[in-house]
Amino acid sequence: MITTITVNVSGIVLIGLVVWWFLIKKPKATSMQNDSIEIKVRDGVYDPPVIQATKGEQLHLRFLREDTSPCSEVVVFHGLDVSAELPVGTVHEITLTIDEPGEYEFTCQMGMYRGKLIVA
Ligand SMILES: [Cu+2]
Repeated sequence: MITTITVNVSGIVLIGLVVWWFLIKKPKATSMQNDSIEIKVRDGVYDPPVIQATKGEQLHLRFLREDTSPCSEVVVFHGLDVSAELPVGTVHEITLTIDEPGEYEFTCQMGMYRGKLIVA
């Protein structure tokens, strides 16, 4: 009886955690320092994945690709007509200015690596 309750309670807690993790929790946005930021490409993600940027400023996105998988080779900025090939182990800087506030996704070509610029 007690075991059943314990199992049920832990099941509910687990479900709650899963819901929170995938649906509620939003990754915190990282602010740029002097309109510049280093973004690591490693372990299948962009780090940091969500970046807060200022509109109308020249932004310096310094990509450092550590993953060697071909998947991580190209980064595409959606809605901005910007893309770049990233070398492994060397910083590749992308400079862009965004005048229109909004959220701009950047991904690898297949959309597995995902990042976002929040411009305000
Ligand atoms: Cu990919």
